[in-house]
Amino acid sequence: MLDAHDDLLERRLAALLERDRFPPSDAFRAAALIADGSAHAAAAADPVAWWAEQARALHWFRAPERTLDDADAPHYRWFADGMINASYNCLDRHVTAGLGERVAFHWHGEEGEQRAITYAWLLEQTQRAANALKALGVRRGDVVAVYLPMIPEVVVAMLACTRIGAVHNVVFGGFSPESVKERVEASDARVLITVDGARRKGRTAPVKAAVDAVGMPVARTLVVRHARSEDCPMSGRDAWWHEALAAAEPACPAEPLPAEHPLFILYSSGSTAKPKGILHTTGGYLTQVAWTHKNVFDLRPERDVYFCTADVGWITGHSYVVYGPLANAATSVMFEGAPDYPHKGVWWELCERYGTTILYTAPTAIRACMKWGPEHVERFDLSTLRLLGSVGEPINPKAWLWYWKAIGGERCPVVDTWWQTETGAITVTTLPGAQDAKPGSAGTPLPGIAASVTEDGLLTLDRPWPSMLRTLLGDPDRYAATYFPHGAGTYVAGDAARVDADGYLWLLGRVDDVIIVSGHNLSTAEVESAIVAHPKVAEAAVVAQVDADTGQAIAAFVTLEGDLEGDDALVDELRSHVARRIGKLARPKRIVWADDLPKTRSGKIMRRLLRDIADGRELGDVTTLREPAVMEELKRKVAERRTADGD
Ligand code: 6R9
Repeated sequence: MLDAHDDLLERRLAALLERDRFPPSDAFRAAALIADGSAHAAAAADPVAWWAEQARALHWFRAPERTLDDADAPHYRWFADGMINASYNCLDRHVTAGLGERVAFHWHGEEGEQRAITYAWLLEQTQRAANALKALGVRRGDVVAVYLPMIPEVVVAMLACTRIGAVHNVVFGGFSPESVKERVEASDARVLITVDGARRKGRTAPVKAAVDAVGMPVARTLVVRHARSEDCPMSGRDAWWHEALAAAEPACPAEPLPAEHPLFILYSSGSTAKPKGILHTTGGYLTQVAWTHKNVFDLRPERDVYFCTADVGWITGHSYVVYGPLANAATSVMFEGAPDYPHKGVWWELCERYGTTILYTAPTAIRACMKWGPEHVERFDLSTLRLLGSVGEPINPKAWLWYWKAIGGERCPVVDTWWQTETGAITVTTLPGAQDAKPGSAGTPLPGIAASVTEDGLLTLDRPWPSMLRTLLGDPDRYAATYFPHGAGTYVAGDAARVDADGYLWLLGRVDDVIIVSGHNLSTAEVESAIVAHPKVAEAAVVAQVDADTGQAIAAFVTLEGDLEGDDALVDELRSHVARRIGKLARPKRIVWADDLPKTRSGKIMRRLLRDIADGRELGDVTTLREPAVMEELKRKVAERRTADGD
């Protein structure tokens, strides 16, 4: 039974959920960079010409005369005759304009250390690092693997590569050395930039020793001294980063590169077993990343303080920690640690300390903060915030509302940004000064982007866009077959979606996250959202299990708020709660109480593994899991539940 307090909470939430539109305040709109439909309209009239116009915001050594080249579609090329350099756009341009002393990153370490990283410092370090790479034999087009934690040196390492036309392949610090090895081999990287040790919640992991233990197949390694690990073996092929930079020449002019020169490879943390090497190139990527970072976040670089909580090791970090903010001369907060160390309010402490105005994070983090409780938020002054962003998964309306109320103080627009490693930059969202938000919907295609939903409910992008992936490394046929199965004009994103009468897109999860119960399509996102709307629920993951009667049935893995314990009464209550919100058909057949859910390192729930346990199969690949131990616990609980349910 719900007590009176829960009942009130639920009624309040229900009232808010009824309100499906959240327009920006008049004050926000009045000051916004884009406050009406003009950008959408201008782009719709001639999308290719519109992108050519946006590319002019960058510095080009030679301005492109050609915009889109589709002669070899779906291998599209953008701005192919232009010459550009990403590090020049992120650094030299601003320093030349007199912004050298502007802080690029307020870096905040795990133990509270602070470093103010200026544009001038980044430029100086980047030039030295570029020369150090050259001294190790790195040439234009060579791949450099980067395996570093969230420290300023990771930005320097990436920009040093781009300065000389080397291609970075950043591997998220949370991945194991084995996966680094796999990616080093697949991308043929000759040099690895890594660290002595990585700090995590008060402990230090001996990264360099672990890298050596797997026999990393690179010719040379550069090692950043960060954690001062005692256990940091150095051999003949290893050099200390700080020594190599000190010995290097201070000047290294940025090389003019063709716009289609490869910028980076990023292996996508997908649900498939074999990682895909997504290749991005320079001019188109930078054009769209810079435009979206400025206009989706309504950025005023001279006064905003922007905090993106993503790790550089995944695409959000590449596009919205490094390239977008730096191309726009923004000031950002960069945080080394975890959201719950040294305490569960550390993000909010950082927002207060640095006067953060724009915050960009993921639904999984928002739900974790909800679960930890408001007391960790309320201790800090969040009044400088003026815009909030979400990325990575559909954000369920309950989490959206909590974000809007508890973090945004009911005054900050929330932009829910849909995009992928493959799209390189944001493609679907709302422009916060021009469009209303609808909690649970990402919004509409951005200017210059065409998207639609096919008859069978798949999201497609119907026109090439500048920051799209160019190919899968070493496998152009897989690129064409995976993303353009119906021909070169239509990019199939792999997400299920619905479009409403206003043209807003409602993302329903990856295609294989759709469940068919007695012939009716239900999306995991929708059912999860309904379950999470219950006041006692913190998080839920829903998957299909094989069912003799209905083909598929719904199994729900549910994490409760705080220290609440699940029981049979709550099972019934949740089932009828879902029936009320969606319909009887969507009632979970089985509910399993889970203290934790299996997630990738980037926070996405791995439903593939939950399907395996729901059906009692052998588990597939678990190497990308953040906490592999979670699975054993869940397996045991499912077995218990099966026995209790008598099957
Ligand atoms: C940027 C990033 C891509 C997949 C994508 C989709 C899901 C991301 C979303 C979203 C609904 C959003 N996704 N943002 N779903 N609403 N705002 O996350 O890239 O790691 O490649 O993941 O993430 O399913 O297809 P990536």
